[in-house]
Amino acid sequence: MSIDRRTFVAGGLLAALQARRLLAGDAAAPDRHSTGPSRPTWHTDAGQIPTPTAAQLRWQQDELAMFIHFGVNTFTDREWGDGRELPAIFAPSALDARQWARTARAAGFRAMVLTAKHHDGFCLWPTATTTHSVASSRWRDGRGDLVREFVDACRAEGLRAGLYLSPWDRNHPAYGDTPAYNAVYQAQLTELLTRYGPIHEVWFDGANGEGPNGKRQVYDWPATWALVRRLQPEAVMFSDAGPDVRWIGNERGAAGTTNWSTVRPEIVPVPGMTGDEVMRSLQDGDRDGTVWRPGETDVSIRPGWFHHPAEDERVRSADDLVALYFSSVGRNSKLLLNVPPDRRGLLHERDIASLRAMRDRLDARFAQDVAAGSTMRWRTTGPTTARADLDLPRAAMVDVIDLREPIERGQTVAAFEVDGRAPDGRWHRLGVGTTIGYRRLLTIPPTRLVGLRVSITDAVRRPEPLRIGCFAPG
Ligand code: FUL
Repeated sequence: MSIDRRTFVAGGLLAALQARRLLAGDAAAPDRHSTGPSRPTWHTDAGQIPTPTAAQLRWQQDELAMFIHFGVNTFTDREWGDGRELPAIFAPSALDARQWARTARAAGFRAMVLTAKHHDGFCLWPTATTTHSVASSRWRDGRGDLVREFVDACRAEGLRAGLYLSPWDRNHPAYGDTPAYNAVYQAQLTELLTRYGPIHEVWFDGANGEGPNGKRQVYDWPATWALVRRLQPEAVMFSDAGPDVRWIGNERGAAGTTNWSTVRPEIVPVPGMTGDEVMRSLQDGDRDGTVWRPGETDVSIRPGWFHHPAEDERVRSADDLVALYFSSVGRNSKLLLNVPPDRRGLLHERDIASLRAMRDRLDARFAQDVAAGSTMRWRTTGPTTARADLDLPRAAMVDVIDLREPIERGQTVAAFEVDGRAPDGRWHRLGVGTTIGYRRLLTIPPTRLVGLRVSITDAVRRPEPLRIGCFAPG
């Protein structure tokens, strides 16, 4: 069921033209210094490295967000609708967005992102831009507004709300008439970003499956990004090209073991680009990046993004979800886990059971920090090297090491080694790695330790003291 979002690159040449416009500093390009309150570094000056905005920092600290794919595909059993679906098929029998939000909160998620419009063009809110929306369905007698219910549910459960609005639209008659459709898209975004209060993430998909004879639409990314920045200055924008958070480069749930939150924006200037260097930069970021653009790892709890009854037996297990946490959050990324509601408009019992068990396992996993209470000795050993030594309060079994950089001051570590001291005084190499960033989780064979040493052997500048945790087998 899963479809490679790279099956088609929308107007490569035109995208390149847009990119040039952006790089040349087109007037419509968002200026991060002028739009948000106290926006920090955008470019690196001598001695400075990029740092996150307050919004980017919050986004990362949330660690877990739930993706909600819901729409006409839920009722046709498809992954990509073709835009010819009748609005009448959208008929959830027991939709309850509070159930989604309660489930998310109980499982430790701090945000949710809803597909307000997927590629089929069906809008989950009553929009003035098309009749292809919930207003033409029988749901809530045509008076429903799912974006409203979603946002209200997020607020009620203390979650941040995010919205996905597919640029690719297989229904709208203006699609392919570039200026006309760009105006429609901007009008849709304006509705979404002015009617529902604070929106914390705006998600721009890079997929476009138009065939060689399909409609050619040139998206106006600079204008789109500028509009979001103006209407919701505190929102982070996701796309391959950010500008605030970037796609991690795959839908398998794996961030790079090397993962810089900095990128060179000229490598991926617009969404939907392909090529080895593009994929490498999305996955690993760039050590010499001039812009802070951390990676978001989006992956589904099921094989498909939308709910398919035939996949009810193929929901990821709790162990699998914990592994996803380690390969995303544990590699300086954020996990956007998709949990699609079914035709009732409810999350399925099996998904809920896996999420609950995942939460129990993560809580047990991180229940006991055996390094708590120890004092760390931090020593700078060279211009870009440093060492942290700590003695554990008492000998303990350890199987997870948790390293964190103070990323509000940027990301610096490029290589590290971890050694542990056994009760007999001998040192053992426990692991080596490259980047750390917000959080790097290292799994090691269970080892009895009395002390730990983390050596930073390479960094982009003088490293800052790390935070170090050691966890006992859960
Ligand atoms: C892709 C889309 O084509 C999928 O349907 C899904 O929405 C995924 C998150 O992004 O590009």
